[in-house]
Amino acid sequence: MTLPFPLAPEPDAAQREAGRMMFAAGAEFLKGVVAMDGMPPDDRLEVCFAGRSNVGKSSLINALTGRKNLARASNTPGRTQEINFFTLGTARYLVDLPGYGFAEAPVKVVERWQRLLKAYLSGRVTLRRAFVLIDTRHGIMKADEEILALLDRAAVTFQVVMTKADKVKTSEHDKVLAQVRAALSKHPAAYPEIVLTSAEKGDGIETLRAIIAGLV
Ligand SMILES: Nc1nc2c(ncn2[C@@H]2O[C@H](COP(=O)(O)OP(=O)(O)OP(=O)(O)O)[C@@H](O)[C@H]2O)c(=O)[nH]1
Ligand SMILES: [Mg+2]
Repeated sequence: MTLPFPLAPEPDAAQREAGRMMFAAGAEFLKGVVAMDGMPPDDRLEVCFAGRSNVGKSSLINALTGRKNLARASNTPGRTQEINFFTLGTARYLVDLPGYGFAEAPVKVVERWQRLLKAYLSGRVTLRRAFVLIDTRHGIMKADEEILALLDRAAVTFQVVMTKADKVKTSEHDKVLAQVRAALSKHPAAYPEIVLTSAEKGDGIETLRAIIAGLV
């Protein structure tokens, strides 16, 4: 019997090369958006990165693009408060979403983000996949459930990307993966494979590049 929500298989040579090529085209910051009318034209496929504040969204984008400071990776939770668009050659937009679930943010600010997030996730026609980042130390938490439900309702396919795998002993990975699998089984929009990554060590980065390049 195969596990539900297995880890994504290693890309084959052709897939790996497609990923490498697409990311070799170079990534650039395009703009930070605070309202739907500020979005760039929907003229290419895009993927977004969602996750709790501090889960490692910006670090993952930096690792994928090989650009250390492209998406500001900060130690201050909630620093990235805009929807940040990056171009990948002319083939893709990579979109860094505002982190959610940190306690200190004023209610008004949280409400504004939620409205924007909702509008973006349900209204962006070229959004092909949402990567939902989950900290390997914590698994899926209450704050994540809200966005997973939002993605279900918007019928946006989402794929879980485990982050900071280097911070958890390999022998402990299965335990957290079991928790994630159980949670995902309740979400119809969940893509059936999980990617385990470390922006720090590079684990899973080629796989994720290949996945992004392979979207049609
Ligand atoms: N050890 C380790 N640390 C990581 C990894 N990825 C991110 N971090 C650290 O986690 C912290 C938060 O990372 P960010 O990339 O800024 O997280 P974020 O999700 O963009 O945070 P916000 O923009 O505030 O929502 C930083 O101190 C990173 O250096 C990883 O793979 N391994
Ligand atoms: Mg960030």
